[in-house]
Amino acid sequence: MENKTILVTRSSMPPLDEFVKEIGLLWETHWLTNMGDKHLQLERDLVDYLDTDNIALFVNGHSALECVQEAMDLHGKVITTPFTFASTTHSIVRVGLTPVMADIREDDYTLDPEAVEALIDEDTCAIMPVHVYGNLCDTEAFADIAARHGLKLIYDAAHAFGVRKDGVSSANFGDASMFSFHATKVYNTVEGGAICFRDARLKPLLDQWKNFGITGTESVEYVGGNAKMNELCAAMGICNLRHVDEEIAKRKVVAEHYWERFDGVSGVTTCKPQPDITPNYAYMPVVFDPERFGATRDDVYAALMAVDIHPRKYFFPLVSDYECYEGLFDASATPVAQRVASQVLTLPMYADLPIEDIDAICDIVLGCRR
Ligand code: T4K
Repeated sequence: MENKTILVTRSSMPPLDEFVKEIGLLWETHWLTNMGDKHLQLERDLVDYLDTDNIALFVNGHSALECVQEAMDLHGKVITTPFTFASTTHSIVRVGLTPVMADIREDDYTLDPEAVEALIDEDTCAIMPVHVYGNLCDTEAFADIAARHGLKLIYDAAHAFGVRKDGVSSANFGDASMFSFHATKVYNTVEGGAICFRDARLKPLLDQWKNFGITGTESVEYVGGNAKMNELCAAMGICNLRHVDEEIAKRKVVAEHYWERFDGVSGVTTCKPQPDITPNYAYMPVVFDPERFGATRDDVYAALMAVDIHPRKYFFPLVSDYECYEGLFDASATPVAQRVASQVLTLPMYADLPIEDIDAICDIVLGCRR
């Protein structure tokens, strides 16, 4: 049988006619960007869906992350995790701050609060934990640490759209949370992102920063950038939001099938949701212990790639091992992150992944055992 290409994910899209209807008015108004009606409507819809008081939309999650750090006027060091996508650390560096790497926890791969606290010094201004794979960090511990040390707490919640902890939306932890609405995410606006934040006074600052620092027709008060979400992306977001609950429900079926297939297999660790969490099933990370499983992560990766199935090593290498940060970090200081990065594979995960494809993937993975 011919191999069928299966990629790590596949963008969710609304029915075409629904999107065409949503953008129809733009052909009458000719208003395509700069905080138009679709942008304003999506902000309202997301405030509602995410159960948050304050939101600002952006052209992508990365710009949102840069912008919120600038708007908070931070100076000094930001403690974060090396087990993440490039964006987290790059955002810190690109706004002139200094990232400091703390280790992650064994069970959910999120930043370890104790490791963070041990690294705080007089130059530390903020903590930036990542809700990696949609696993929520220990938000109580971080709130306590941030309060005791007078630090800003900014979550990279790129993976955590729609996730709740004891019913509390992931948008409502810390001083601010960044969501990515990239095409590869559970909820997408093609490209896009948002900051949800506690202090309403940040709203005009964020909106001005993303629009060149323009504060009025004849005044420019900040050296801002251009990071506005356009009307077509906002329209995509309005449509996708109507279907996101169904998207998450379908992902649940996919996730549960994978977990069933891997349950009890020696040397294979899946990442089931924490007990108090309403998950979004964003990724399907699987950690392979080569001693107990009898094959390495790279063996499994090669076996899948050989039949045109494309898992990804999210997140290998660690950010602290990137060429662009050579000499700046000591990756051996974060041994848990180092081990997980060398053993993890994220398997294909999207709403419409057929059960027979999941079975084919699992058969190949399990067939790697020696
Ligand atoms: N913080 C964290 C923790 C993040 O994970 C990210 C983004 C950010 C911050 C920054 O947010 P944004 O600025 O991106 O909003 C992808 C995404 O581009 C990136 O958004 C995401 N994290 C990261 C984890 O994954 P790549 O380099 O792996 O993407 P790529 O092009 O290889 O695509 C992966 C797969 O997705 C493809 O094999 C097929 C599928 N795909 C891709 C595209 C582009 C689609 O189905 N449709 C598409 O349009 O980074």
